Amino acid sequence: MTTRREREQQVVAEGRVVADFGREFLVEFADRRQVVCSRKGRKQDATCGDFVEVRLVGAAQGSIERVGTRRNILYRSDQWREKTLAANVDQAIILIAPKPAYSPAFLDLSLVACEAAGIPAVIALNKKDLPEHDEALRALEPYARIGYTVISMSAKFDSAPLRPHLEGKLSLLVGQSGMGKSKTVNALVMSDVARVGEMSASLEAGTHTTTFSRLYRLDRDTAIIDTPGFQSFGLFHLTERQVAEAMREFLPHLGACKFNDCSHLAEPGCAVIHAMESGQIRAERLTFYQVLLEQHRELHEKHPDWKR
Ligand SMILES: Nc1nc2c(ncn2[C@@H]2O[C@H](COP(=O)(O)OP(=O)(O)OP(=O)(O)O)[C@@H](O)[C@H]2O)c(=O)[nH]1
Ligand SMILES: [Mg+2]
Ligand SMILES: [Zn+2]
Repeated sequence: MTTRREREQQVVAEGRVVADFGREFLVEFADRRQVVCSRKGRKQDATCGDFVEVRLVGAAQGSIERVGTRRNILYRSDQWREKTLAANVDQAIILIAPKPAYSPAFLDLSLVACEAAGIPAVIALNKKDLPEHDEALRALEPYARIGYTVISMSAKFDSAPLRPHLEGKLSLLVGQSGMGKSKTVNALVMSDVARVGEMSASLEAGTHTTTFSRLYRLDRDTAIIDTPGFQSFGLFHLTERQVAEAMREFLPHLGACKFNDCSHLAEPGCAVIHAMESGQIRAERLTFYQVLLEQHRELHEKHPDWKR
């Protein structure tokens, strides 16, 4: 217990969360000083990128008293629950690689999560040095056609193509484990700040995998957040309409369905299904959306009062 007098002597300062260790957070202040902070109570609702009010206890410890209003936020989810991934970012770089092969469904899911959160997304295909890269790049052409920026790069040998897209922004690196997010951070800051997983050939899995989100500064106005590779995004909070609106190429067709509340699953007079049949929307993307929507429905039926 602290007495009132002690509390009055403690300093309240505003800072930004630059690392989210789960129970503890690293908060950076205007003078670039960083302090490990706890968040009192059961609520662990701070996340990387958050602007926070901190009560400093001595020079090296603090507690987060208040989390500022967020401009945007992304959630990741595992089998059991959703957790915050990062907040207040300017854009997301979705990092994918030909080896280990990225999951196309994870890419589509990342795009939905970003669109729904109002976060511009750039697709970066890493490991350009690998022979499988060119074919993977060709497979991404449909994404460029619907308006996404697609970059080809190698964290190991050439991260330059990514640079101009980062300038003056806070970018969030997202992607499955082993795609090269931490390697990309190290290439950008030109130092081994983030732990890179060495692939174990026998297990086809990485070691030294990243376990928490952390913000790294590239220059005064440019920063990037490395995140752990995760299973899925948390999209529970979205309405069905928001899911459909997060499919960028669906947008021109959404008002034209026969039924106002059309889900674009199998309804007659559906403009989205019609657009797919006439070649304006890729069948793969419509199928992805339909599977996602059905899973979304099931989850809501199973957990009607579920809260984060
Ligand atoms: N050949 C090649 N390998 C790369 C490249 N970038 C990363 N890698 C390798 O890919 C493996 C995974 O890299 P990480 O940076 O740890 O991957 P990550 O996305 O941070 O993975 P998690 O932290 O588990 O989410 C390591 O063995 C890297 O050396 C690249 O451009 N080319
Ligand atoms: Mg990593
Ligand atoms: Zn429809």
